[in-house]
Amino acid sequence: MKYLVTSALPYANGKLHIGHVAGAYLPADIFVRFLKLSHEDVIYICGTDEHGTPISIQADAEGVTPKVIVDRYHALIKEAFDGINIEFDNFSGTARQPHFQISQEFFTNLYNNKHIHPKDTLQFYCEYDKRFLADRYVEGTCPNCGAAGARGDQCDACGQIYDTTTLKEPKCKICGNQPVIKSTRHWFLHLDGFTQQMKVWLAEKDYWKENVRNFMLNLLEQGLVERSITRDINWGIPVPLDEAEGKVLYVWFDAPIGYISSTIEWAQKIGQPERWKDYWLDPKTQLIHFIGKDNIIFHALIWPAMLMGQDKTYVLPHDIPANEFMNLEGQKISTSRNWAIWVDEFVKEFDGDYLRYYLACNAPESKDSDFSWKDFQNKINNELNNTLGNLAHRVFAFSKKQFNGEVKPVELSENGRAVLSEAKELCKEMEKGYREYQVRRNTKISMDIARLGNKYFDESKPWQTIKENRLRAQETIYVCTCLLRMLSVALFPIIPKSMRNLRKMLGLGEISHWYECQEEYKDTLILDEVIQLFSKIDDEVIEAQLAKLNNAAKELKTSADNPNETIPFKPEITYDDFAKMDIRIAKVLEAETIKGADKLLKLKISLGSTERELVAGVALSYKPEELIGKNVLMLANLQPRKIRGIVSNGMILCAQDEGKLSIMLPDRDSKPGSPVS
Ligand code: B3M
Ligand code: ZN
Repeated sequence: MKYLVTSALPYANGKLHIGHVAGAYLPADIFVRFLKLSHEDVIYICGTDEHGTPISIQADAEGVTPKVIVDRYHALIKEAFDGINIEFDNFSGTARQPHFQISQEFFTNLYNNKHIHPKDTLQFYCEYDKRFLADRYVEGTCPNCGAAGARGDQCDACGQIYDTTTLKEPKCKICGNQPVIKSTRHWFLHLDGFTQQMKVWLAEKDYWKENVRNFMLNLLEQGLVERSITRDINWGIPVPLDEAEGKVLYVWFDAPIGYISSTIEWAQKIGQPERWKDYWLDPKTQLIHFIGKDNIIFHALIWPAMLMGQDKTYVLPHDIPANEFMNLEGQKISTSRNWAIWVDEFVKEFDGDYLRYYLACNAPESKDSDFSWKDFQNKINNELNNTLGNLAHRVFAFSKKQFNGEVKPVELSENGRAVLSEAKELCKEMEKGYREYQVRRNTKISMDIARLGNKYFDESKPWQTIKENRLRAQETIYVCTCLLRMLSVALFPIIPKSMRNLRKMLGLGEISHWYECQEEYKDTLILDEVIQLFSKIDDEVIEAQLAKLNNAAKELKTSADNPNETIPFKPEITYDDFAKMDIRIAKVLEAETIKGADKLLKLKISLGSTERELVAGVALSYKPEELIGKNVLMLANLQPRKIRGIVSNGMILCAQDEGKLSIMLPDRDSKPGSPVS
């Protein structure tokens, strides 16, 4: 069997949070790790989703190109994945050239096969900005639930998708003006043409998760409709038709094609450029898409239709394990309210395996689940530390002390045999769990194995038997070591880093096969140095996390009336970065306008020991005479710049409030040249 596993492509305009990980990435990574241990032919493919209006809107807000945003978040997201050992075979991005080609090919094929047709539609148009306002470029009141802040395509409050022009009190997201309605041509994918093929395909998907299957059956019953797959924006993949000049493919049209283009990139990287076809064009491949529940329609309906309408015979999704959502402390995770735990911040304070373990214990497999810091602490302390860590600790301590760290296989007593065969059965259960994406259950079973070991250790009392019957004590240690070795395999997909450490301690190398967890070892093991596998999390640490979460959300709330809230904060810097700036009090000695530059003033300032000349862009907010004699704040070590032929030697600091400038003044009289920090 061949497997091609994918996780939803994260949008390249935000960081990764625990909800993403729990829904689409960790379950896939665990599944793939299990398959790899079982020596199955599998590749795990992902990348960032780099188109769509949220990205170009953010770029506009920061005054940079969308590419800058995309590159920044691609790197941040990849780093976060690395931090928790989510290991893709390839992690690409949809703004890369090969992706353009194949996306256009997809469109052209569907078009030539008469699945795509144009239609004139009504869209919001901003006369001020001279542009159509696709999707998130317009905001208003939801026609369904009346919530404010509803987007052009969907309301975040009620989830309803609607016809853009029904949005009430629409406002242009760029300038705030009310847009007009204008006609524009768009291209539509006619899904109804695939109804029959869809039904046949779905008929054999009785093994799908209920949520996905029911969703699809429902849609089919309602009747498939047409979906617009083009947009009037300039960030995206050009529609490959002469008459569609200036239009791009809708982000959800090109995004899933990213699974293919990322596989192509993978094939090129391994030096076998044709290899991608072995997966995508071979009906024996099981194509499995891990996603969150909000992406079902795209993966179970639109994407398969896009594949069906190609000239090449692509493999269709075999399974689409869609997960429910993970909440945080009883509330919906919300990036805009800053109610989230960010992966990059998490791994600065905790082991990445802790997150993997807890999210696996708490996977939102069949219903929404909740991340609670207290529960997290509880699981890490009681299960990883007190159960698994404890078993390892006592076995190691005892065998190092009594047997010099040498663990030899022995003839098993009935009891020892019973313990091992029970553990093997449990490992078999775990195998089934991994194949069926039941990671939640698997964490429970793994702890049952560790508990079995602890109980057996207690009951065998090796600290007593060692005095009368060394062989019995040796058996206890052998059986427990076997259990640890089994666990190092059975739990590897969930907590790979810790299990690698455990194997190192056991003097074992890489896992040779999943079946290692269903057998006892036959040779002597020489135990290596003890590595602290896990450590307990103190109450204060958890309280600090809770406080941090609440504060971050509160800070955001108090700034809710402030229009500046949409200006994103810059990335964190160190104190050293800050200390590089030499900010001083400067006294304005002279100020004059510059001919032909209505925004600029030329200033002469004193820094106490020296005088300097500089150009400041404050002429629209201040008259020269308003400045003369004032003490202002100035960045004194900024590289000199020539502006309008004048060398500007420094920069004075101003607050910017929606374009209005306000010069920063010291609160008390301070001598020119005084440092500011
Ligand atoms: N970029 C992720 C999301 O909806 C979206 C997935 C694309 S998968 C092809 O959060
Ligand atoms: Zn506008």
